[in-house]
Amino acid sequence: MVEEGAIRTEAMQRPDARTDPRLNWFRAAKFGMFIHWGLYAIPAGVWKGRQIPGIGEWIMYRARIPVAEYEQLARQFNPVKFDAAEWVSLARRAGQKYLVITAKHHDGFCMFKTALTSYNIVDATPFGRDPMKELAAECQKQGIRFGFYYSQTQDWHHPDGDGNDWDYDPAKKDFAGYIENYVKPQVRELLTNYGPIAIIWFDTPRRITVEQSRSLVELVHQLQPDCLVNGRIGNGLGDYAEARDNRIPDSLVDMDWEVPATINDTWGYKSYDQNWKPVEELIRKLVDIVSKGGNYLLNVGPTAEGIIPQPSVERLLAIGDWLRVNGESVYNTRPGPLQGLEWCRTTVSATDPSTVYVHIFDWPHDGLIRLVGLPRPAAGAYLLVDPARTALPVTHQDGAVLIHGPAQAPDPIDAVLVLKLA
Ligand code: FHN
Repeated sequence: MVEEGAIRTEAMQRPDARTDPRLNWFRAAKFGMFIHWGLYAIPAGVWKGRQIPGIGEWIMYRARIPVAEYEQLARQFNPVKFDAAEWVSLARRAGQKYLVITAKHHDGFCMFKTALTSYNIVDATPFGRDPMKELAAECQKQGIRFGFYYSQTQDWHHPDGDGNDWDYDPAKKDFAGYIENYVKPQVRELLTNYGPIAIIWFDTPRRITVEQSRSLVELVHQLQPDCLVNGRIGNGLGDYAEARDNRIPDSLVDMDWEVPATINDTWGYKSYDQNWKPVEELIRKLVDIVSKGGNYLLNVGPTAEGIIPQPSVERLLAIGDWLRVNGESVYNTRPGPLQGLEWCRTTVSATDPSTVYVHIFDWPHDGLIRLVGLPRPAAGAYLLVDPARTALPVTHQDGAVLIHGPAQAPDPIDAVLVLKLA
């Protein structure tokens, strides 16, 4: 059962995709990097001296900035410090297996070269480069799967896109024409000009019709059969389900799904958002999500210069350090046999069902770990942090498995116990 609310019905997985082998890499990957990068990084949350509340990439909407004014930002966009190799290397060192970046967000500015409008990073900025080309090539080189975020309904720059009612009269919008003559040709460009694309990440489906969602999914699959479409294509037609932003379901979800999430409180860069989540919280969220069958798509919002904020870098590297020791209990696992416990999470190897990983968030003071409800008795146990794999004493008592660990928590964030079932 899906917890009411964590995943909207419209963003759920198409049932026949549940067993589709094209998703196998996604099922093993667990952790990806989301990048929100666009013109909004220039105002960075401040417009005409006023701090605009809300998420940074929504500044045009929240401050009702006229198209003619917002457009001018393009002339200043010159992210000379952008280095695709560095960004991809950060994702790799963080243990992230895929990367999804905003090709076009709701503001309508295209961060890729497109023939459909000159309002794009190559033609409208002094920068003049296509960062998507550079990132696609780097991802290939460093073994990270590459995907595009594309806002298919909202476009505050295009007269027929959704959302902008301060420049354009909503009653006069030709939304169907915008999907056919603008969105589809751009999706075609993205899937033709950048090599293999792992995911097209649509967002805010809103009024998109079943027919429109379906034809977009078909277009993607026709151009690149292996490319996945996320749940926010709408109408329950995605290859996998998309949870709401920063929302982790309460219990295990029997679908392929993902949680898009922020490290602070914004997606696009905001100069004054310093509400960074601690490493402990991020690692536990990753483990919590994976233990319920999902993936964690964790966002960074680079600056207008092309720099990923240092607090994000530090946290990602710390997660990477943790994963280098404990990755076996995360990648290519499935939800474990014990669910709904406060103090621990469990995962199980996808290739060996007798290997269960017990992720202990609250280590017991006496070091005695008591597990009730395992499907079979335990044959042995060791700590994943222990390279020697020293066997811990295991006993059975009244249907419980008791593992006698050290009194001191081997890892205060998440100490992973490897349990071999008989
Ligand atoms: O409106 C967007 C928002 O700006 C951001 O891109 C997030 C990421 O999941 N999606 C939408 C809100 O759900």
